[in-house]
Amino acid sequence: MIELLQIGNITDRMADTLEGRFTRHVLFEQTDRAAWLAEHGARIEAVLTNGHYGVPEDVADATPNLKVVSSYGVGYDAIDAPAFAARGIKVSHTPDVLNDEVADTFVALWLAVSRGIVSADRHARSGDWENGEFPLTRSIQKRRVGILGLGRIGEEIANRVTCFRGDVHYHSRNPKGVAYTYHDRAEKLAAAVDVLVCITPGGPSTRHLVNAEVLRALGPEGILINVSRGSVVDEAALVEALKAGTIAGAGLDVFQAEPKIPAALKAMDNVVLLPHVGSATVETRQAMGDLTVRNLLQWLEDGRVVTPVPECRDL
Ligand code: NAP
Ligand code: 8YV
Repeated sequence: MIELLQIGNITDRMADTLEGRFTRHVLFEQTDRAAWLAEHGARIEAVLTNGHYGVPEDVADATPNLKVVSSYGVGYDAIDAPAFAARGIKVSHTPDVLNDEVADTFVALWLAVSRGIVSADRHARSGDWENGEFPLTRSIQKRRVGILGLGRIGEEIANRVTCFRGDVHYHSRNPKGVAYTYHDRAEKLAAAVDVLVCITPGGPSTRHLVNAEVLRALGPEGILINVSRGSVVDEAALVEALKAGTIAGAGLDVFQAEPKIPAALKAMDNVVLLPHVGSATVETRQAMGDLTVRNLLQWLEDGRVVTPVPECRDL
């Protein structure tokens, strides 16, 4: 049977479907990882991983006969896809099945920040209400929303903004031929909107796309929502901007050094924090898990994967 190396957790349903098709080894169960990789690495032909762990360098180096990598998630910035493509290794991910969930997470963060939902809950729960009313908040109706990265998920975010009678603006490297307003730079996008949402991929090309200048352009009434990757936002600049009132608030699902979150962000009332749960519902994780496993089973059958990352489409 083909030997598969699992990095990170999978669901019972995924494990059950893989049973009898692959010999599954779990990397994090090995007490001496280097010794295990030295002994078993050459027999590994398949890796099952996720967007957080990707394929670490020691695993890539110790697996000369690797043929397929199936990642449980759409973002694959933790996987060196061009290097794997050059080795003829097929890399797959899970696009589309999570678009709605992540777009809904954007709405939840936007509402939570604008309407002060978390602070209002604290106000009600603590008994502070008996001493006075909760202050007025800001509506999410008829806002100008800037989408940084109008891709699969960005399009669903735009649909939701439209439901709230908002005006959609966007920036990506290429205009998309849609009716929304295009800006050729992130800074110009920020200057044109009330709410800026990051939903580009992570990795070097988007690192700190949201920096101090972009936050200044967003302005003192502006709200930043990040549901993409922590690396897209300069976290130190964001903390400064929130402290100084350069922007009004932020809703963050992702962070630079997950699962660590800067203490300064945790202490701020105008910030809502989530532990990277953009796609984390039973239904969506099941759909992602099914697609992750389907990619592996398809590869077993005919050497192809169903949803390759763009770098591996021609393999
Ligand atoms: P997608 O369809 O590939 O869309 C990405 C968009 O970003 C495209 O419009 C792309 O357009 C734009 N883009 C890429 N590089 C850029 C750059 N350097 N500057 C400006 N725009 C750039 O991807 P998706 O399926 O929507 O997913 C987007 C990302 O969301 C994932 O990669 C992942 O990091 C994140 N995500 C997070 C969660 C979560 O749990 N929080 C869940 C799922 C996904 P151009 O190429 O024309 O620029
Ligand atoms: C996952 C994500 O939580 O798909 C992505 O890119 O960020 C999330 O859906 C992540 O891949 C870890 O499994």
